[in-house]
Amino acid sequence: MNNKQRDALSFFCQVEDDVATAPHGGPGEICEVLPPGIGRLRRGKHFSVFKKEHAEEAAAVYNFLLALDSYDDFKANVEKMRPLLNEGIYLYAISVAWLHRTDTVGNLLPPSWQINPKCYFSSEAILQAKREARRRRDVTVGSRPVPLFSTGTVRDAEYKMAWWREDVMFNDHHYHWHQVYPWKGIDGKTKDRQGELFYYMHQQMLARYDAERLGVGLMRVEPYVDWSRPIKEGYNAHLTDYYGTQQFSARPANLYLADSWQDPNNPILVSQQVYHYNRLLDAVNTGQFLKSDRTTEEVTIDRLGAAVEASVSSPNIALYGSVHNIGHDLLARITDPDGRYKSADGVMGDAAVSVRDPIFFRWHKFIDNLFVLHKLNLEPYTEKDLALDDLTITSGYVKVPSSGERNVLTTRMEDFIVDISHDMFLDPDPQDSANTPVNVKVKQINHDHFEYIITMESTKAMKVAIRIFIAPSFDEHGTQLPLSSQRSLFIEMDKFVHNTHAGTNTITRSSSASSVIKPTELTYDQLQKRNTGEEEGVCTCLADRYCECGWPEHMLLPRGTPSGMQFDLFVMATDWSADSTDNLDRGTSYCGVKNKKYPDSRSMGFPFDRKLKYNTIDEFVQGFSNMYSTPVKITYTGYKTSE
Ligand code: CUO
Repeated sequence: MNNKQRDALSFFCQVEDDVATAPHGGPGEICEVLPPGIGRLRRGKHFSVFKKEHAEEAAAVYNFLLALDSYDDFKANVEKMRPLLNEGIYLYAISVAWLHRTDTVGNLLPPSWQINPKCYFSSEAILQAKREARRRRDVTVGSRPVPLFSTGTVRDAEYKMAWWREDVMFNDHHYHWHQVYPWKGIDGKTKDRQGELFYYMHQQMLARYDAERLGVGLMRVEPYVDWSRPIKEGYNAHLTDYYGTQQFSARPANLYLADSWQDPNNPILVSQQVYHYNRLLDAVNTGQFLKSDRTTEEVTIDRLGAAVEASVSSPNIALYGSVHNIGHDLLARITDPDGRYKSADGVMGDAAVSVRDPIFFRWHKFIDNLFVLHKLNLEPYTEKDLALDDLTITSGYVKVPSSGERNVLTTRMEDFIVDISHDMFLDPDPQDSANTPVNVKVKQINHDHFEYIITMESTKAMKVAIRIFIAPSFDEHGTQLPLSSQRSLFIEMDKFVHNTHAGTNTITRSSSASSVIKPTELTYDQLQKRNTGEEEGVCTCLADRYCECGWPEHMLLPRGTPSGMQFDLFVMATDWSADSTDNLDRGTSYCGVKNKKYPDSRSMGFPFDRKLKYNTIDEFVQGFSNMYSTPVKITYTGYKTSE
């Protein structure tokens, strides 16, 4: 194994005396080499990237590490910091530094669900899996992974979506996205179109969530709008903090949002949130931000994303506040707003686990509606914006090679076994022998691999972008969705560049090549074994990709229904020589490209991000030769057990 890949594992491995060096709950000892502002959050306390002071401390750590010239210095400082930093800050900030240093390229971080399994698997399952592993050493009972305990029951309608919200790699996707795009920026600066990507990545999560809700017979998610009314859905994650000492607070149904006076010097008031939200509405309605020097700035989707999140690039933090982050924080504190019971925060406070809670999606739908309002103020795309007359898509369909069926895709739930023995925060037990796997079994969705087959007539050689989306065809009542409602449900499935020649062109594109999915997924053990024939710095994904970021491949398709749920497949070709920003001939949809501009100059979500003057998807497509649409069915074939 190359040395740096080994370091990526060792930074996050178990350390025998980690707990002893700085006792749980005790203050970290500040090392003289560390800059001011580091070591403030005590060890054993929950870290929340949505809390300003925590995010600032994490940023101080990764910016310090990023400024170190030599790799050896970087490594030495990481090792020095480990026993001093709050555990959550360490995990988050060292990962951010690793993802952004130029001398670590090509070396992958171990999966967070293996090095910090307590944030992914219920405490009951972890306890039982450990017992099982210890028992196995004494008695030969075979390797029996412990199934994950369910976090709810059928009494809760939202429990129908638990399999999706609690998916390990979905949670991981969200956590990594916030590492690639920290709201405190890298060295105080945000990246190209970071605000727009904040909007788009979360909007796509909502589109996927709504498609799944329709599939299980639930209404599309309602935005959490009225903060003076109780929240009717509750949630209990059954997860503990990193050391397993304190559970993330459950959030019972029917609680009200309340002011938080946990820190009397820094109260968080619901009325302040209302004030800032109203200022954001002012900006959306007038099309202008008011800056602190009293000048104005045009509202764009990117700048609105910066204002709403609110990143270091916010046009005016005093006026527009930090509505998104503070919403997370208040919802995380809702069970014990003033801290009188010393309760831990709920999962909404931690980017690694927040998508588990149904309120996450209600909160983000509320946030998304600000972006929707802004986009509704924009002129619809013109025919010139949408057309590509030199190209005609004559057919498009999907095919599952294993069945040969056209336009019928298949999904299933299957078992996924995870070895959680690499928990970096595990309090080592002298009885445990090294390298004993501790297995838990989770169910996750998967699909049969499929292909898009697209045929086009081109009048000349061209470089085109092929944009593929799907959206449910029908609403909750089985009525065909008008395009005005359906457009927000379109899920980006792929975007790629193709060089056409004059005449007929047929493209076969594999579902596994999708631009939305995470390129590599190697387990801790696979990373350990990755030494054969490897040169230092050789990557299993492209060096300018954020290898840890992207949608999990097994969730690429919505699950559908047993009888087949109809979706509209939409394919559009545009002129990539005009669209491309950096001559980079590939799309990256949710994660962008390392150290480069976002490769596609079109608005994210194009062409569905603006009002469309067509009634249905068919009517839209009929007017343009470079578009194609066809119904496809997604059939859920049930659970296939591995036993
Ligand atoms: Cu990703 Cu609210 O931004 O969770």
